[in-house]
Amino acid sequence: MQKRSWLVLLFILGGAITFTLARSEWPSLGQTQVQVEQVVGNLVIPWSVDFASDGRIFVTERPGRIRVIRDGRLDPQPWATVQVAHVGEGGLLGLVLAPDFATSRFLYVYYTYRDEGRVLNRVVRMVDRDGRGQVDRVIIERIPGTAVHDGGRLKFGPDGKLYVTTGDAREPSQAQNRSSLAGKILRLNPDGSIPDDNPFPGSPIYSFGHRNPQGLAWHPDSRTMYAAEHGPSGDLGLCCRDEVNVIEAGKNYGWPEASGRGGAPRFVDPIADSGSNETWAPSGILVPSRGTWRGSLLMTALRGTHLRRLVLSGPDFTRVSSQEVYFRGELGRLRDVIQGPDGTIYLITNNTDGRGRPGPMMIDSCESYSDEGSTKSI
Ligand SMILES: [Ca+2]
Repeated sequence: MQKRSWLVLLFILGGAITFTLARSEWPSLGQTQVQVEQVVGNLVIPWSVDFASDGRIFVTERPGRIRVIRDGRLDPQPWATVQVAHVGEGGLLGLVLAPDFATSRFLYVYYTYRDEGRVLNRVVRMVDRDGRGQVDRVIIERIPGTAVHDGGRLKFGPDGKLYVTTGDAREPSQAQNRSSLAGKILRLNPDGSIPDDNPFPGSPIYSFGHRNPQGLAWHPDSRTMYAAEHGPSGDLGLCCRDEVNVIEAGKNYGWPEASGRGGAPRFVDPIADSGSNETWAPSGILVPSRGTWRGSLLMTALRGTHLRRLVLSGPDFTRVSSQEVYFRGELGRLRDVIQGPDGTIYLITNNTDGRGRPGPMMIDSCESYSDEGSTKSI
């Protein structure tokens, strides 16, 4: 029996644009048929999305708004407005709900701000009160920032810790400096304190030597941790070499002394990279815990304008045995991928982020698919 999946598109610009493909136009991904629908319109540079058990979908807009989609409609009023420094690639970036959001009402965001002329990044915890967000406390701040390479992904690991990706803020050497928060993956307790079992005592640093990681995911079976990062785009005279890495505590991922594979033995090589000629510009990643692609690593590509599937194998799923590419050039720049509570997979696109050229089918959107039940329209 053919498995059925579906996609739901959240259009970001274009006001009253509506878009639903007729059944005869549904595309296929291998054996999976995909339904495509619009969800809502009028979002601006959506960056990350997460789901509450009460049915609300939270979306960050990079200029500084947190929006809520409820019952298929975008609340006209933002859940919260955050004063951010919307400079270049900076602004309101990652968002994640606390695993116990249903009772704690806590939500975390990562954003760029200015302090005495410096561009920096911080993570704050917000609380949901009467359907609106208020800042509860600062979790970590003074993460180096610039107009580019700001990292910004937030995820809770299966260990209940908050993981944060940070970029090198265009000072590559800082990625190797373990007294700097730049070019790292950080690990924190939900209240912002430093876990006792972090690899460097008293430090939030979990891994280092990263250029600009923006994807975080864990395998549902082995709990293997993965991160995707943007490789060099001219810095240090290098090109491309986007990476997907298996992340282990305390390890050095090489930047800027090594990029891609084949660095010194003290650096961990990626399990996949884009090579020296191709740029993916990977942003969000996901290892679905349900559905057709359960256990594969899905990666959204901005410049590469595709969804990439890495089929994982080997001990603890630490090898890539094959790769598949979907939607190349069809949906434009893809920013994030996440699985909803019913197994539906959502993709955010970003053609209006200053780098893309929106076309009729390439307007900023968030799409989703699932293969676990009857068709539904969100
Ligand atoms: Ca590396």
